[in-house]
Amino acid sequence: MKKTAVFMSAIIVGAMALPTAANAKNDYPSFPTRPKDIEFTDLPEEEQQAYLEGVESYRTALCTAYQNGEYDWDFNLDGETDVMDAYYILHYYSELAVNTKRDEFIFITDYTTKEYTACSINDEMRAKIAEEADINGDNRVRPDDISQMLYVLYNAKLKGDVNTDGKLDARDASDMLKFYSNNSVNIQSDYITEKNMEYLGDLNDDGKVDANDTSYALAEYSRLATE
Ligand SMILES: [Ca+2]
Ligand SMILES: [Ca+2]
Ligand SMILES: [Ca+2]
Ligand SMILES: [Ca+2]
Repeated sequence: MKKTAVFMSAIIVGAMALPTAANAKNDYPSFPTRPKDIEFTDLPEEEQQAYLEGVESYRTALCTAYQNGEYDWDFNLDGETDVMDAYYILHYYSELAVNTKRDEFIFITDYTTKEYTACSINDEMRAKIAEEADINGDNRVRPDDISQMLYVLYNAKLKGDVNTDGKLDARDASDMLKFYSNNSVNIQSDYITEKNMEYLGDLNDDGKVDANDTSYALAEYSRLATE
């Protein structure tokens, strides 16, 4: 969350022009609006409820259209649509925030061992992101668009399968445990890892990933293994 806050303030200061009508190519459903000058929790309860239901319908419509093949989210142009494409949006966003292009970037795949993956981005990919990554239609490409994209990608996955290899096993439990223990000692995960855990790792739906979820995952894994 801290990292997002830094990016947010940077983008306000940054003077780089943002693309307009960014969602012209993909016909995304309309994201519900709500008053911006008031904290969400200060809105009347029925307005909060209506907004949350609006988000729910928006996401359902997005998932349906994605499954019908209406969206092309292969932003790094490698022929696959996956979480890597989300990292390209995040990188593009950080370029806008600091008003500087960086053709190479890395992201950390393991916060404990500091393993990372190196990626390169070019202008063709940037153009595609500018044109098609404004998924919530607010004329900005920002992490909240990534959040919607990952919601759709993870929606089709097995809950608990946080490494999305199609099965629930001890490796998923171990990833969840790592995320949880890093968090508890304030090692920051990136935005995409946070969303991955929020959508796939929170098995008891209490809004956080912690020891309860990992023990649930391990129990579920042993149950599947002995079936
Ligand atoms: Ca791709
Ligand atoms: Ca947007
Ligand atoms: Ca797995
Ligand atoms: Ca949980």
